[in-house]
Amino acid sequence: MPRQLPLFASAKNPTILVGDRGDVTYIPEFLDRATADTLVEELQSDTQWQADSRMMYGKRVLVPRETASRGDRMRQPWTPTLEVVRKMIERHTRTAYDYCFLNLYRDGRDAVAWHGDRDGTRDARLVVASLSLGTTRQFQLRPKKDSGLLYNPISVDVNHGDLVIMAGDTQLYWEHRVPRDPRITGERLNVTFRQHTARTSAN
Ligand SMILES: O=C(O)CCC(=O)C(=O)O
Repeated sequence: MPRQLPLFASAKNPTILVGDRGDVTYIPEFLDRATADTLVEELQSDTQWQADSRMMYGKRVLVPRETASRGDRMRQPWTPTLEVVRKMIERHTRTAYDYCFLNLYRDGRDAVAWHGDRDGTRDARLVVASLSLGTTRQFQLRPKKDSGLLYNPISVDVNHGDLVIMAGDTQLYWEHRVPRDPRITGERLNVTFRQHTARTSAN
């Protein structure tokens, strides 16, 4: 069974989820409720979502969620609140982001399977800052099979306004997912702030 975070992980204190061959920090309530609500309203009213597909066992299947991208020089730009939140996350992580990737989980049947971001690319060490909005879902991490690491899977409930920061070697040695949970009826939005190329923010 995945390990649940202890109760003292709440109350706005950052919690280190991964500290070995990777660097993953969970920050509950990174955004206050009003900012998180405004961001959801903006994204819901002004995002063109797409249904992606991928090949599985020789058949093309739809991925179980909708996705979009926004950012500098992109067809869908930052919204005003997204721009404010980007700056907040840039200050906190001392990293500049030039785009974000959005996931829309319409209910608990939508999910993302185990994967590492930027697998196999030279950008695997870039910081990914992942913001949760809407319905609470589980975010899970486990070591990759060939990592040599022997930790059990880690599971954290990510709520409206919570932030997970993945840095360092995380994408090389760990993978993550949001599992299905058919009991969940509410919608969740996830915004991952990313950079096309590594840059360090001045402030
Ligand atoms: O929804 C999440 O919290 C994770 C999203 C994710 O894994 C991804 O966009 O690569």
